[in-house]
Amino acid sequence: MKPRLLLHVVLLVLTAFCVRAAERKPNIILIVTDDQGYRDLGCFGGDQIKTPNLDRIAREGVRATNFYVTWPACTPSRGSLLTGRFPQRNGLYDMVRNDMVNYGHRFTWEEYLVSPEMTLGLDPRETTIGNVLQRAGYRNAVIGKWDMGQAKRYLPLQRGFHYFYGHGNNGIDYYTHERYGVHSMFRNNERTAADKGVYATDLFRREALQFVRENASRPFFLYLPFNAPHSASNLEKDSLQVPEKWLGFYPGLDPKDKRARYMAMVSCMDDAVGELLDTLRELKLEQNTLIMFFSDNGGSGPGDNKPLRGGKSSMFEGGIRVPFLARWPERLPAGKVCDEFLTALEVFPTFCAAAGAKPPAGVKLDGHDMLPILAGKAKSPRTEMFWQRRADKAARVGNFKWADSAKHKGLYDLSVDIEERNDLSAEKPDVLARVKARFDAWRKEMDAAEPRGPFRDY
Ligand SMILES: [Ca+2]
Repeated sequence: MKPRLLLHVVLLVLTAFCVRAAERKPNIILIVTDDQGYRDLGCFGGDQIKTPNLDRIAREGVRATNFYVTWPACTPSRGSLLTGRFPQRNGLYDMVRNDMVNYGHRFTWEEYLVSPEMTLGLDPRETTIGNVLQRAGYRNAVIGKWDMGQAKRYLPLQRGFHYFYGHGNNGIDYYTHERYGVHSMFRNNERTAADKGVYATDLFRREALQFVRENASRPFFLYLPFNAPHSASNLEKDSLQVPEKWLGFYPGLDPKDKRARYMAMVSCMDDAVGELLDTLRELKLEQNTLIMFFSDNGGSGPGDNKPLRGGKSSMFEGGIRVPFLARWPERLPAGKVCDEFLTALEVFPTFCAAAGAKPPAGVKLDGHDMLPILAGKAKSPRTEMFWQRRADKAARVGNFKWADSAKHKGLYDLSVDIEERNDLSAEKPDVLARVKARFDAWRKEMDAAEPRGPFRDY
């Protein structure tokens, strides 16, 4: 073949390849961890905890330092990322657990069936990101903690997912998979006891790897919400359950020490993430897979949120600002740190944009596509964010953060006071009034939104 002809052939093949690559929808993997603190990763400054695989995502992708969830605890935070809407708009603005368990109550099955954990969930009229990606041709799975309700109408198969393996409720014992005596592991719509005795993180690892292998030839969406490192929901003293092997990861630390056990739980989860990354590489899916990672709320107990103040359930930054990572080699730069103001409300529109899927018609979304921002090509359009948990309220307007809550009151300038130590309420009454007015306007908008269950009386 003459050199010029050969060149033409090569160019034609390359063009065809590029067109196909551009048309191919990316795979999407959303990893959410449970109560992992802002500094409970090496790449966020954790100097003792070992997370080599999450650190690898940061090295090969983007680490966002200024990312918030919508609620300082599990259920509403997760409802928001699945719907792209404030908890106060989608109706799931509190937990759906039964607090009797806090007093050591052990449910009978008959009691459990009529408890809030079974009867409440994400309003069936809400559209999930699963619904949207399913319509766009994706194969979807939830593997891990669902937490959106356990009655059949609330389970993932009825909410836009093809496969579910995990627990429907808020938390379980890592080995028995019971929640205070009630067996809680599901495969699709049925409870299963087939894996009883196996550590939950290892099961979610197994199922995630299998799902990726089975769907390597078509676009897939894997929502992988680990229950780690949340404490176990059991009536035993050992609530920080972790296999011995992972305690061995921290030689010299007392295996009974809560922080050591917690770190081992994180490292076990991190190792599962590592095998997932290796599998994507082996299957040649690495380049065209968008991986996103964040914690559903701030760390509690043995978690480390430094330099942020407070933790889970508080309106301090430590309750709502969480570690965030994203990697998509075809579209995002490697080793980038993004300090732009972003929230979990951005996840839904971002996945729509990545998949080339139309956002649901007639549904008010509260966020925006963050791909250009993570890529460093645009500034975040977000200038405000609002939170409410029962009587606790907070707002961020620009760099000013205001809260009026049981644990946290005052006005802080986050640009110079990320630790929220210097209350400026008395010094800057005009700013305080402006931020409060923005909160009131947001609250009015939420009250005027089309009512959704399960808590609102309408
Ligand atoms: Ca949580």
